[in-house]
Amino acid sequence: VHPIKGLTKCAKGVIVKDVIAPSVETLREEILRHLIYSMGKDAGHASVYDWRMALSFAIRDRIVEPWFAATKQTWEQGHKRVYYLSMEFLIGRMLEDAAINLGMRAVCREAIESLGQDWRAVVEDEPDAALGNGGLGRLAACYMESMATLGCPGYGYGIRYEHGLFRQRFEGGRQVETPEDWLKQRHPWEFERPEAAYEIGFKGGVETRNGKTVWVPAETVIAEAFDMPVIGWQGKWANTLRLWSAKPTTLFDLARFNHGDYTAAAEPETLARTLSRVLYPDDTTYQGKELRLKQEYFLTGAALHDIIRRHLAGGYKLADLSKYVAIQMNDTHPAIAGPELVRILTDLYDMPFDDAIATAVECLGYTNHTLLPEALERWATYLMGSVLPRHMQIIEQIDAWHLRTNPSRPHYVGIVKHHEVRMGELAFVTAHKVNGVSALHTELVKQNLFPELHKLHPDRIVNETNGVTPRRWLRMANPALSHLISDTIGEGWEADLDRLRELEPSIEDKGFRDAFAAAKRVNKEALSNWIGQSQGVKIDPDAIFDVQIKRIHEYKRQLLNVLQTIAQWHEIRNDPTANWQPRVKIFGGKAAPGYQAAKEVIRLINDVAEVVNNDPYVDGRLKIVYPPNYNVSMAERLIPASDLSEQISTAGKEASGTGNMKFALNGALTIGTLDGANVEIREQVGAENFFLFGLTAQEVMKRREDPEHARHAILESQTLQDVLQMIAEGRFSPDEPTRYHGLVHNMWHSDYFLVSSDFEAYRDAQAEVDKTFAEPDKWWRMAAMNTARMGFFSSDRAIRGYMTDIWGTESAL
Ligand code: NBG
Repeated sequence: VHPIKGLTKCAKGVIVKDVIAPSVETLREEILRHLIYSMGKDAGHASVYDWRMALSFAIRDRIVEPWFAATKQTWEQGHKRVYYLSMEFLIGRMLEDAAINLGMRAVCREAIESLGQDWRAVVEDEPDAALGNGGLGRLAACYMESMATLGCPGYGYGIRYEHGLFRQRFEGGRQVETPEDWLKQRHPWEFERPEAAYEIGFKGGVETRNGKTVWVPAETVIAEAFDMPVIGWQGKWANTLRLWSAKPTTLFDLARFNHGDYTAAAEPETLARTLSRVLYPDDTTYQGKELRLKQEYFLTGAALHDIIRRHLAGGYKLADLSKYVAIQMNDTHPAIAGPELVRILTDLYDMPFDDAIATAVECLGYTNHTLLPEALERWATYLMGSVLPRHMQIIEQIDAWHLRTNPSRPHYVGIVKHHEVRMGELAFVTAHKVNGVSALHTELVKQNLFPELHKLHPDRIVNETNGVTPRRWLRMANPALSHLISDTIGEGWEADLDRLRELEPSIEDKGFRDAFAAAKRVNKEALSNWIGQSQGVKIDPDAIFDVQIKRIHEYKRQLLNVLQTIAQWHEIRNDPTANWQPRVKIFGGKAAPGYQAAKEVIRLINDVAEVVNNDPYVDGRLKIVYPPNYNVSMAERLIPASDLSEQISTAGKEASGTGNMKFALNGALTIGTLDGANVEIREQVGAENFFLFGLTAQEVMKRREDPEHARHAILESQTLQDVLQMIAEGRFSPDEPTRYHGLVHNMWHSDYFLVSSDFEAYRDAQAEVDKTFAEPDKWWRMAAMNTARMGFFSSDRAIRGYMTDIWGTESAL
């Protein structure tokens, strides 16, 4: 029987929080109390910030009890726990999400409005927690929310970066980066845990003392925990996201200071401050920087110490670790977990090596998120040996153990090769399951990335197709459509997304289709207003909203989209009186600061926008907008208002994509290649409700065998020749006609991502989009079908898969 007030038992005898929302009156009082006693302000002098904080605290108060209850229950019932290790958690704003999951968004809104405040202004005052680059980080955030919703006991472990992903501005069309500082204001969702702190070492040497191996680090920092509760749907369960912040072990080296060496005296502090200072702003190229390796070990070392401490504190034996602990490595970034766990078990707890490695393998799982060779981490052995000397020894030991236990392993396969530690191989060998993130990607992981290891361990690679949380990405972001869904099939679909299929019969109903279109229209108007205000560009809500939002990368082929846009502009000018479907092309996304080719594409989009948007011939039938600083909250605005979702990567390159799922769920149609999860989306929604084009992954490989594929493709398309010619002549850069010569040259002579080869097929598919949009009845049927058939892509389904296939855990609910 649980003593905490307001907690009751549910059917399975499990303690859950009542999800009855407070009355507006009660909440109002709680907000005012926090305004006065937590913020030290009275209503007459409070700013939006003060109101937001007061409301956040009032909501947070209601999370704390279920959070305690969940932790208590995990221990009392001896549940296995999942630890999700990730260098990135792209959580975005938390206030509204928490309110939704507690079933109190309406009450919050009323209470805030009754206090004379604007609800949206309060919600939008919250900075995005941008502790991630893109898909990988956002996936981690969706998975945390689903684990809480499903009652899967778990912790996320990450780094509390002082500066998240940079802010993006455009100057003369060029990307300019400025630091992001989400922690300038108080972060109301975290609890500092000074008592949960570990010393993390680097460098130094390995010694033998009394017959034991001891690593004696030369540098140390303290990892201090900050906890954020993650509340699931309807407040039934809450988990913890624990982020580590670096603190100096000693603030100051007094001896050196007294010798007059002031800079050296501050060294301990400098190292600590830099460790958790910034997120690496690149998710697709690996850089081999010492600071990054230190960050990775900082996260992993702190997490593993915490996991072991908790396990032992619970009275469990280390021999039973894998019975109670599952550790998931989100990409190879935390792949030092294998060696670190072996080090802790052998060096600190005297477990024999063979038992230690067996325990590690049983605990660990590894998710691969990319096949791009430039993204696969490899550390020079001298760097690994210098930063983590003991781990380097253990890595060699693991490699030797793997060869010993798999004598048929080919000589060219291994963890340490050519003076490098290959983190993919390390993660593979130290994990009992390795997963890809879409069906196609998993096949390619088997065939192309780890063919030999797959042969040695044929049961190890499994597929867990990505998913997204419908609470944030439909219920929260799209109230108009959510209401229509609830009115049509009743409540509860948010936690049982397959139920969206129940919409299908209604799609036959003209009334329903009109309501579906009306919901989209509401969102499109809201977006038009926002774009008008923020960008000063007037757009027509009746136009096709054609959206490509994601990191800017050559393989994602924003370039293909711009080239087709130029082609369309050219056609409109040549035949201005034809019956053109008005279009708004919307782009969003950041380029890694050092990625010149991507930055050039950004500039080209902005240059083309300048010309097209000011062309009187076009007369509003084509508009290009590129709002700067794309982030989670911008995605929440754009996705519900989109008609067309651009998922046009070179086949075989996008591991999964998750934006593609959010769009289709919100009733946008996809124009896309057979890549990543597009393949499965198309299967689910039906080929007739998807605009497919382009080479397949196999055809891509074949096509590249022709070294002149680019030139051949361009020569076959007069349109593409014209487009490239216009760019080369400086039509979009009259002040500097040669600006894009490099880009055009690359198109003719290299074009690794096969933009030219897919260009005509893409144009045809876009023409099909126009034709379909001109038949509203057909379009809205297709759009509604997309929503109805996207249930599979709930992150709840994905997490259930991890729980059964990889973690061996059960729901505590
Ligand atoms: C990204 C892939 C996406 C995928 C996400 C989440 C990295 C390294 N990979 O296709 O590019 O959807 O991971 O799995 O960020």
